[in-house]
Amino acid sequence: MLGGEGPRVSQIGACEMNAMATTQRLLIIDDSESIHPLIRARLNDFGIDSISAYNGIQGIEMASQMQPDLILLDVNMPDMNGFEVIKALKDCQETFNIPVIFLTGADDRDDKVTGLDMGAVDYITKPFEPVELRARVTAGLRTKKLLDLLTTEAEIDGLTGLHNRRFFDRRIKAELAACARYGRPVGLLLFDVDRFKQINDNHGHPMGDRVIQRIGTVLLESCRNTDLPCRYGGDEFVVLMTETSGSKICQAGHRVYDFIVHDEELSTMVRSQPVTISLGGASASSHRRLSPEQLVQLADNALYRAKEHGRNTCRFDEQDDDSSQRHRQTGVA
Ligand code: GH3
Ligand code: MG
Repeated sequence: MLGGEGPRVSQIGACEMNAMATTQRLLIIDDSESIHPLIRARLNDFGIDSISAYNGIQGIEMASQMQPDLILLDVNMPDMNGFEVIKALKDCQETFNIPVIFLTGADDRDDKVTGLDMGAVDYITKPFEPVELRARVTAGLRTKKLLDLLTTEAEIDGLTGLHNRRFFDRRIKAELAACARYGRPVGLLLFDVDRFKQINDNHGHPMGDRVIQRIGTVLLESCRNTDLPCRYGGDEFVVLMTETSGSKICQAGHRVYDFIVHDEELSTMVRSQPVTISLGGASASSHRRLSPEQLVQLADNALYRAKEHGRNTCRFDEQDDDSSQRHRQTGVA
């Protein structure tokens, strides 16, 4: 199963939130304690929040957890110097996009060059001039805003305005990591439009596009705020659901299915055939740790069974499906 122009942006993820936030956050990593209040005082009036780390390890941890918009990084620190810190930041998927400005001494030309070569966007020479500090920090924050906007654009499906496969791949990884760490269950719905090719063949691609768009809109209406509906590709959609497993994922699957197959607009759009979907669902939990590939595969297997059963129906992985568990207990086939 796995295999135009968009109306709107449907959801707001972490990147968009960052891009739209008015207050931006700066992480200062410097072992010299006195410099922190100094920088904070210079930047507070410009709507910039500062947080502090006093060594490299702490700085890397805070960068990963708190996702600051910019990092000011001292070169000379004991234990782990600034170059080792920037290398770790740039090697990590969660932090490589955060711009780094090095804090260097006045005569450290080699440090400045090495820092820029290692991925820093700029450097500020200590002792710094307040005006220069503000100007360079604001320029770094502008860069971050543009990067966030680019990431957001790259993760939106142009036809439906839903998030796309790239966003889904990133989020399922993060949600399953949280599942493994904190035992937070994650559910997945995967559905595919039935005989969609016939709609294209009989009514043309523009009508097919309108059907896909409408399904995206209805899908969004059928989801809770915490759900992540995405266009997986072609005529396939997915919904990633946090805190949802077992009978809850079955209920959610039936809800999404009902919204779509009973939507009045969809039913009047295509005269020659009803617009229906086949849906599969599965979940991961602390008792059932799964990789992203495994969870997608289980939902896809369930979707395959829905298609095999004649389409226009829902099927769930048997670990989630109440009815199949009841059948197993009572020996009903
Ligand atoms: P099944 O019930 O087995 O899913 O049959 P199907 O016809 O839906 O399956 P198939 O995967 O063969 O057809 C999907 C079609 O969707 C093929 C492709 O041309 C079409 N398609 C993919 N993306 C778009 C799109 O953005 N717009 C339109 N109009 N068609 C698309
Ligand atoms: Mg299809």
